[in-house]
Amino acid sequence: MLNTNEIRKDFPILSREVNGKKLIYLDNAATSQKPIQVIDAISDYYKRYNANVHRGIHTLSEEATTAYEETRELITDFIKADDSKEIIFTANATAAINLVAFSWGKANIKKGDEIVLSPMEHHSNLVPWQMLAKETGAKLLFLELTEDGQIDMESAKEWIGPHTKLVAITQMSNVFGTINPIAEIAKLAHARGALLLVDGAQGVPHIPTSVHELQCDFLAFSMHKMLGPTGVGVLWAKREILEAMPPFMGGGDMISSVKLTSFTANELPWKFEAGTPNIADVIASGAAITYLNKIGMQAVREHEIELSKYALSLFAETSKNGMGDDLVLYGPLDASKRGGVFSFNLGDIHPHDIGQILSDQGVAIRAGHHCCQPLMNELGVPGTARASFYIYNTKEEVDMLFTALKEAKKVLGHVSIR
Ligand code: 7TS
Repeated sequence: MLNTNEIRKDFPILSREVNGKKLIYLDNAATSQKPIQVIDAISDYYKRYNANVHRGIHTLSEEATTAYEETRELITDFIKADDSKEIIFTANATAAINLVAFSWGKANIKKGDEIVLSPMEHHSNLVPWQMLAKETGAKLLFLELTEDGQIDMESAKEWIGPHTKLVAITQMSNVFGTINPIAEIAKLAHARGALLLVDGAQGVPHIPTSVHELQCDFLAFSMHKMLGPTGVGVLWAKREILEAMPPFMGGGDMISSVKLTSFTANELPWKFEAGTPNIADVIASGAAITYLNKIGMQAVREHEIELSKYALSLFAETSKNGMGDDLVLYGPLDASKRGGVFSFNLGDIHPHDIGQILSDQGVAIRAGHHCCQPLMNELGVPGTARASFYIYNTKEEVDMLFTALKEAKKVLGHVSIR
């Protein structure tokens, strides 16, 4: 496992107390905490070389531009892309997916075309396609799920068909933790001449990711879930696809020349980066990538497999010894098929109440529908409680989660805990 003692020293927030208790932060699927290296990168930019990028010829602007573009290079290598011109900075994963929906989608999707999704998609990888379908007359189709929250690949073979133009699937579910077989889905999509968009918001921060191994055409993710600041997302796409896509937003930076009634678009990647970008946070995102590279993504994945195995064993033990059928865990039970995202319910206790009692114990989890309302409807629940892990979490913290859960059950539940 990772040396969490050393890693935790880099995260100032982890030493604070909450409600008189030590903070146990298990809400990493919503956003991760930030190491001092990232926090310092932001203040360093504002203290030493705050300037706009790509415009001024003065020294500060040159320094800011160099640092901003360095992050693009780091991200290129991080996802094993071939060319930094394929990396577009957006505000978040949501904005990256919307860029594809409204630039590529409007240019390529027509009435009668089919877009294939799964019921485990975050609203960010669902609503933009609903909007596009409404505008174009395209149809949305949904893959089926197995009992333990995996994609039923038989349904994928059936639903990805001659009218499919796009398949848009999450790399890892933010509810079940399921890691989806993206390369297999890519083969099915490409055999039909369709493109594949991967929502990497949960996957890229936790799994070593190569766009070549995924065999995808678009990959979207957010830096704030991987130690970086909020306000920076990434869209990667194959160069020839980006070249053919029309600009999405118009304005400064995205043009090479403008006349009163027309413009010529800038070259990639700036063609899709209209206006002054989030310079400080893009630069600090580079510090986040450097931090993850130092640990190594394979080591991150192995750490989370260990924590997940441990959590799975505690879920099983807790069900046997006291909570019985009341403790329901969603998603795969095999740690190799999932990441460290655990959604559960405890009898008919509302997930918000579980979240509140846990918060009183210093344990931060998320409760609710997790922006997956259609999935909650399929599960027949209003929401779930959800604990999610990252590089600084320890087995002791997983123990604390279960101690706090037993407390929640005692306070709110209808069955006794041994
Ligand atoms: N896709 C997935 C799979 C996600 O989990 C999220 C955020 C997004 C897209 C959107 O990311 P954003 O950075 O653009 O907002 N998921 C969560 C979550 O599970 N709890 O809070 C945010």
